[in-house]
Amino acid sequence: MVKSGKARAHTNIALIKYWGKADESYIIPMNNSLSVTLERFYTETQVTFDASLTEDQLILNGEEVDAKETTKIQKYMDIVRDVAATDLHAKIESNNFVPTAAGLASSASAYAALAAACNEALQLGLSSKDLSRLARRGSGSASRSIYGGFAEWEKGQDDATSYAHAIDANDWEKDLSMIFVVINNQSKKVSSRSGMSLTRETSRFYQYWLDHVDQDLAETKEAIKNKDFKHLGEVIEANGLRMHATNLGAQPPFTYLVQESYDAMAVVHQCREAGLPSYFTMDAGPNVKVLVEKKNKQAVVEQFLKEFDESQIIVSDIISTGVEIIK
Ligand code: 2P0
Repeated sequence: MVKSGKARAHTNIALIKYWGKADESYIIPMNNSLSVTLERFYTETQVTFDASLTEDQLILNGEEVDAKETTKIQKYMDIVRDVAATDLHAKIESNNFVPTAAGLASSASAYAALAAACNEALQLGLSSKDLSRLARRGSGSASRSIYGGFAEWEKGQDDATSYAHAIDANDWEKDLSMIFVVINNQSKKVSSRSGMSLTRETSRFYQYWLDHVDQDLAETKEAIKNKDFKHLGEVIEANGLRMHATNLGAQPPFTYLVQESYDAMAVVHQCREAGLPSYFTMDAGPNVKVLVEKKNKQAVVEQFLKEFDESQIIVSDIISTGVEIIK
């Protein structure tokens, strides 16, 4: 017996960050987060459940992957089997459509696409909410990649109540773009999973983060409602910096940011001084992502090209549609 399904999901970038888990095993976050979904970066995954398979197989970008990554996927597939009440194993063929530059492949699009492909293959008939819950079990940020446009992940308090939903922005996402400044990371990588865990457990600044995130979220939603780009930008830039500040208070302290990250932030400041509203955010790595109004994206890109190589600058619009089944 063979059951197959294929899906495409796009990466998202958090404007209000998810940073820290209340429950590591079910991936329940400490705070709500809010993201935009990107048109440019996505994952397509075909999953084929096959009664003749004795274990799950993962083929990533056309190549069999190493045991460590396969183990992670097999654990995830155990969750899917539990939800679907099946004991079938699967062959998973996944392709990341990310411009050649490194560091942009995302677990968000990967687990959103895998969850949707499993839903299709096994004909589970999951609602978007339940698909978001299932994607969340693979990676927290994947819960948001079920949707296009703006999405909010409600932290909830358990598996049943922790999921994302779309935020209606009256099509405002169509007026926005994100510019990626890709910065090579020479230093040893701290995964987002271990970084957020160390910070939640040890950072002197973590409580400060938690104390301010609800206010940031409320202001972000207000700015979206009013299509107020300046307000949105000011809040999300502060929120991102505050997340990075929590890492400096961890024991031992760490940072994802490098000199070139600060150079990119300085270009954003110059853009604003030149009358080009633009605001930055950074995740668990040195790359800088700049939120701009679509009408200004070319002008902002030109400012970056004065200081960065063309190969380091990638532009994406925001996609309005969510995860799709590919027939
Ligand atoms: C976010 N990040 O909200 C935050 C901001 C990075 C910085 O979600 O452990 O891969 O799999 O739930 O989703 C990256 O962490 O972590 C992330 P897990 P995930 O986008």
